[in-house]
Amino acid sequence: MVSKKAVAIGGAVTVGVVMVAVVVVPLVLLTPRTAQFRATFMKRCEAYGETSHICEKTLATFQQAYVGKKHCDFSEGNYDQLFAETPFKHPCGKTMFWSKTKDLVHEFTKKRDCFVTLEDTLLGSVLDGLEWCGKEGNRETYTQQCQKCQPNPVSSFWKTASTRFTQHACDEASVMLDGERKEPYNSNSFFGGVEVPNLQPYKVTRLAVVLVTKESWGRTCESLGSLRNNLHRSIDCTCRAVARSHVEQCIKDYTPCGACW
Ligand code: N1C
Repeated sequence: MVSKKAVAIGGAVTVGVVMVAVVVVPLVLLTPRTAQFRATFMKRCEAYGETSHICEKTLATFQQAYVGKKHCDFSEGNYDQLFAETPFKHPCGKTMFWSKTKDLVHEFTKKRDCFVTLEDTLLGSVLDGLEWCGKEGNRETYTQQCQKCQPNPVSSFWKTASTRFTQHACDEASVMLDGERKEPYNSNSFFGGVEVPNLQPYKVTRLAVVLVTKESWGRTCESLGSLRNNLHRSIDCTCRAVARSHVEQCIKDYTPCGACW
């Protein structure tokens, strides 16, 4: 016969097991996500050419910005320490911006060292295409549904990165825009809203626009709308309309930068 006490203990054990399952299952599910993010960060950082020691240190500072914090109302200032510890090292006169031409511009810059995009820098190359956020009360990195509210850790990162990348620029900066769009220059994009206003007058002398069109007789530089008005008057603006097929041919032929447009 089973005593009442044994039934009570059995019940307590069952409740205990259920509670452990409830508590442990999310941890088991979450931890690999954090580990996966960490592995991707380290792999990309080391592929960039940094030592594992530098990568560990950069990852730790990066995580301090969002781990344990709620992902809504996220402050851009949270990344100040990260950018202070990871200054841009590329030549300031090789800055290349882009808007809605991400794949083409990177195909072009990856084989050449005459232009540098944000994704060609350490933090940009490590975090490009990733999603991350934290949660109050734990040390996890979440990699889904982080961008439901503004500003969030991802949008704040790109805003801070774009601002600082722009402030680093000097002499002639370039931008590749999509000439097939109604507004190749959109003042609400990162390029229009964050980069153009942060170009440093007198440090940057010219913005060279490369307007990528479907065919060489496509739209011309007149479609740039308010870009010229939004630039500081000391910054000159030039524009070349270039057919996409021509840029693709330059990529294939390893044409030196200066010879493509
Ligand atoms: O809004 P956009 O383009 O005009 O922003 C592009 C502009 C570039 O010149 C970059 O320097 O802003 C910088 N930038 C990135 O480097 C970047 N990498 C990845 C801005 N955003 C970046 N992303 C992601 O793409 C980010 O999540 C953001 O929302 C998009 C912006 O792409 P877009 O609209 O084509």
